[in-house]
Amino acid sequence: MYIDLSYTPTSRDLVCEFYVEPNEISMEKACMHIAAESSVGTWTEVPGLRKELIPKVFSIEGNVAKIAYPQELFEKGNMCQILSSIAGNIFGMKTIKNLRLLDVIFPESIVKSFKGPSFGISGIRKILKVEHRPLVGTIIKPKLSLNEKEHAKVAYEAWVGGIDIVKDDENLTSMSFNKFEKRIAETLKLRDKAEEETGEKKIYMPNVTAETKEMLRRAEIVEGYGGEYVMLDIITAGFSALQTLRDEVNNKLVIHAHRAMHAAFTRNEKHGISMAVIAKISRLVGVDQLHIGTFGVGKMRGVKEEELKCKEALTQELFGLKKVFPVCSGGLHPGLVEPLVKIAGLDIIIQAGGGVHGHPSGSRAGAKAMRQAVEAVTQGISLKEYAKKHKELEEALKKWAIP
Ligand code: CAP
Ligand code: MG
Repeated sequence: MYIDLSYTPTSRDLVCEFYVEPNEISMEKACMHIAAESSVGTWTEVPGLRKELIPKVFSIEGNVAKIAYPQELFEKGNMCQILSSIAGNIFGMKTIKNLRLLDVIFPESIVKSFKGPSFGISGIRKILKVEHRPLVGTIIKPKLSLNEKEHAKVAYEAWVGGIDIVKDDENLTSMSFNKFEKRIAETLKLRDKAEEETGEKKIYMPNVTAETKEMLRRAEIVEGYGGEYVMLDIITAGFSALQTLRDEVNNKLVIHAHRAMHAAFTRNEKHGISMAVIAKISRLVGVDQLHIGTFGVGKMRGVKEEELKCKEALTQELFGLKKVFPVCSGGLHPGLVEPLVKIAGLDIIIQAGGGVHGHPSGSRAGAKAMRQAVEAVTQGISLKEYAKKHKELEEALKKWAIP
């Protein structure tokens, strides 16, 4: 009763696409187990099943199966319950050797039951007053070591060198040597100074990742000091925390989503959950910016096609949801801006940590070199050409060879 290859999904169905490797059973049987365990059934027949809730495996092509689920199986506005259904027990079943959730198509009623991004790409570009080039970001490095004043000073150097957005690293929260509130106060003070000196809007993205009540308290601290952004490690914090934060900061603070720990289940091409699915659910719950990788250009293992699907998930038309800014980060430096933009285009945020603060002449020069590289590619000029008249870029290209 779960297999119906003649079924055509309706616009009311939630549709999942899975890569399935059965374990010594047929593909059909394996798909039946997946459909049952992710919805209403269990390993054996039980009385009381409501037929209208039974999902349909409507397509099996090789190892790829598609399942249409009646939307009544899901609680609107509850991403945890949705994931506990379509991305829960099924990954651990004995009858499945490998299983990967490749894509999810949400019906309008479920999409509309979430807040979605509050600012999105257009709202962020309005805040930054930057329209036609990639935004340039940096991560304060070393990840952990600096105290609050040192952190603020490095951020100031980056801002006056031309960086638009400075973020905390994913594991910097409130440390014995770098307390959250003191860091926010010191850093936003120098952010204001950098704005006055450059005449440009400058952004600081403090990491509020913590237990949810503490997370909200920290978001309020940021708002109290005049910050416009918060950053959350959405995988380690969890989608319930993200939903709580999104509800709380509604239209007051931009949410930057870091995805640390994602590779524990997105990396294996045969088992786990694709990053494109994570991108889609993050957009529904309501992030404004999300790390999606560097299309194989930077230090993180990336599969170009997968990361293009992520970008698509963040920006495609989806029942009027705002678009989410794709963030490219990880092992980037000025010399990689050109190959990156060639693949990803200009409507991205490019972040470099080591690629700014590891510059031979320091953070301010590293920031200048990043900004010069972005200006060059935005004007369609080669980096080598642009470096002839921009010494910070020239130094960076000398230290980090272009591939
Ligand atoms: C980059 C980074 C980011 C990665 C995360 C780091 O620093 O701060 O967390 O970009 O990876 O800690 O590695 P660098 P992803 O610029 O010095 O590499 O964006 O793929 O989630
Ligand atoms: Mg980091």
